[in-house]
Amino acid sequence: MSSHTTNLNVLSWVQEQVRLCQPDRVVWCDGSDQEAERLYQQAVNEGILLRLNPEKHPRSYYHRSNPNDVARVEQMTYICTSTEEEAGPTNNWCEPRSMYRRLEGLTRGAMKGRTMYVVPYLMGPPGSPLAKVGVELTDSLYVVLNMRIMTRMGDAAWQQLGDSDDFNRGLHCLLDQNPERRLICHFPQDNAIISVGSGYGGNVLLGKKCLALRIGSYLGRREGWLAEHMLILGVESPTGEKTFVAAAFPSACGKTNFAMLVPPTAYKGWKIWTVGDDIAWMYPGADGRLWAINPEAGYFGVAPGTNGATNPNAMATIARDTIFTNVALKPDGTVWWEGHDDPPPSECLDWQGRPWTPASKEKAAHPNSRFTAPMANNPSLAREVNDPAGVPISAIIFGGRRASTLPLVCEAFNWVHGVYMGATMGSETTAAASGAVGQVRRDPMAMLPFCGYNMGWYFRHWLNLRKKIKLPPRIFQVNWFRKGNDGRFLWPGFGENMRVLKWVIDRANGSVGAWETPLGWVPRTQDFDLDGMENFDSSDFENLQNINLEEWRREVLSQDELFMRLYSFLPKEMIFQRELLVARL
Ligand code: OXD
Ligand code: MN
Repeated sequence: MSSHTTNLNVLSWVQEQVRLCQPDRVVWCDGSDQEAERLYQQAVNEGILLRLNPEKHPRSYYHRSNPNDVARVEQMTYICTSTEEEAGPTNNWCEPRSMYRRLEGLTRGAMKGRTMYVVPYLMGPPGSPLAKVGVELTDSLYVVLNMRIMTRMGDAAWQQLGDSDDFNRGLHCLLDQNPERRLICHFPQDNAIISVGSGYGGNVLLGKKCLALRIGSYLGRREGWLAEHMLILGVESPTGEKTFVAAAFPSACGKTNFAMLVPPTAYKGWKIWTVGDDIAWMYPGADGRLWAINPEAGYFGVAPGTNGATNPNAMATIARDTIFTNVALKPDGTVWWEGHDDPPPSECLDWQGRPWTPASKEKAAHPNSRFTAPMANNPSLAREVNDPAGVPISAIIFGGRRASTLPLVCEAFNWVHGVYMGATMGSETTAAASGAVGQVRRDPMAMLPFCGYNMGWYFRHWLNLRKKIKLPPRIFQVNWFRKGNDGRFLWPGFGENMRVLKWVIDRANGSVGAWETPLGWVPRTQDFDLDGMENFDSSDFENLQNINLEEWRREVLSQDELFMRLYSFLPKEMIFQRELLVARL
């Protein structure tokens, strides 16, 4: 099959990898609809995908992963830079030459009897100064079909690349999916990624976490921009003004829901537009503002809990053209998960293909089961998503999942304080990464698993960028997950988060006052809109905003653990901010 490119850098690198992996066939993908149709059919024939009920789920498919391979593996994820210092204390590090050697041992002949697919892809709108080209070589048809949804795959990439050598070199080999031989390795200095032994999205859709975040953050520091684990949304007022906001939350904390929010009925005429749900690339614009693009073209969202009430736009998005992974399969060829609109089916197959009934003790869908769906299906898709310049960001929000301590919303006093807020973010772990769930860990800017270099230098980069942004976005912290003594969530969340967003954009636009607390600026109760809320009044709001000094003393101590780890790399501004916070408390 023709390669669709005459780029000699690409051709010679692919040739080299073919010699290494020794596939029986090489298929150059073009991203066309005809190709997709052919590859979906082939995936069905090979048992990789199952075609879902075409009436209820048009052009949609079902996939079960290996049960040992259902989440990102942070302990097997490496940043391979020439010095350990560059990777920093929060990353697994390995010297590049020895890791290349180890990987060569694993990948030599790994595609014998198999097909190597060459997947050219573009991250970002075509023509954007920030867009990046990648080429992923993979022996997984599931990866090809997911990449086709998640990125701009095919000619857009070759066109952006021209005859340049500036593209990410990605190699993915499934191997035997033995966790012992699973490695996700980044070589930022070579703009290269090698991922072996896994088929799980976050480990193998190399454009997403590996390129757009880990390699992206490394390149961003070198080139003067930021690659962030952030959604981007636009708030349109009834008079048609649009304010864009970027928000960082750790994995599986509701970024997709927030990015597709439908305002409550009391917000007549207000509209939320989705630019992105997971990743933002942000750069200082010539006009002095911070601008952002979404490098992706689809959503790889967590299925459980998604329904017509929590996220109607996601439900519309995944109504067709979607790949479902590790959800439950009903006898009529439709899918189900915990928290679906439909009641639990009287019988179905669970995510491992075992018979399941409501009496079963285990969950039918894996807690990290996913949908992969094109953004073009999203009814709330922002028009600006394809704009090469992106959108101007007026506010940045840092959010965590915390049962206590953190108030619903709080604004930083200034940029440096905001960076401190982001840097000290803590959140309870979720099923998106393998390991224990529900433990509070420090997750700076929600980037702990994704920062491709020294986290201390990353804070420095954030601080330095301020000098290039004349009109910096305001910075906020939110927590949708605070619980009362009875263990119930204090805040209803989902669409009601519009109320928090409204205060945020009013602050960003300078149209509302605030109350000063030791943590930052918070809404005065009378300014926070509770109109039309049932069973929620101003005393509930004050409960949510309560600052408990005892909890905060513990919080500051627990923040210190991360600061100690990073101590020799920590910008002194972070230490000052800590001292100021302690003094205010
Ligand atoms: C994701 C993640 O898949 O953060 O977006 O794990
Ligand atoms: Mn994510």
